[in-house]
Amino acid sequence: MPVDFSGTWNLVCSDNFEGYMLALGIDFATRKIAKRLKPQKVIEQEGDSFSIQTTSAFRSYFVQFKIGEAFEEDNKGLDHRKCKTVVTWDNDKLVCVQTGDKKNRGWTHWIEGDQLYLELCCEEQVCTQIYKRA
Ligand code: YOG
Repeated sequence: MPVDFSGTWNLVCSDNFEGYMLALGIDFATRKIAKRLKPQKVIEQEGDSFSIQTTSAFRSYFVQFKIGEAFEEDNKGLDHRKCKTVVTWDNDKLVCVQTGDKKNRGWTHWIEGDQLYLELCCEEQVCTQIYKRA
C-alpha cells in the first residue's frame, strides 16, 4: 500500500520560511504578513492524481497534478513566476521539481508518524514545515 497523504493538515511549525521567501524575492511587507500565517492544507490523493489546497487568512493556493506528468505552474498569489513542474515518487516521498527562473526550486512531502512534513527549496534556502491532522 502506498502512503496516503489525503486529509486536512494544519501547520504546527516552520523553520526558515523567511529564507525561502527571500530567495523567491518576496517583498518585506508581504513577508511580514506571510510569516505569521498558519496555513491549512487539504490534500486529495486518488491513485496517482493529487490536489493540494493551501489556505490561509491572507492568500491561498491550489495545485493539482498527476505523478510524472509535467505541467505549467503559475504560482498565482505567491511569487507569480511560471514554472514547468513535475511531481514524482521517491519511495514514500512526494518530490516536486519546479523548473524556471529560480535554481533548485521545488518541494518534498513525506509522513513521519502522524505528522506531515514539507520541505520547500529555492536556491540555497530550505524551509521545513510540520503539519498535524486537523
Ligand atoms: O505547497 O508550494 O504542499 O502547492 C509558499 C509561499 C503566503 C503568500 C506556500 C501564502 C511562498 C505570500 C505554498 C501562504 C511565499 C508569500 C499560503 C507552498 C510566497 C508568497 C498559501 C507550496 C505545495 C506543497 C503545494
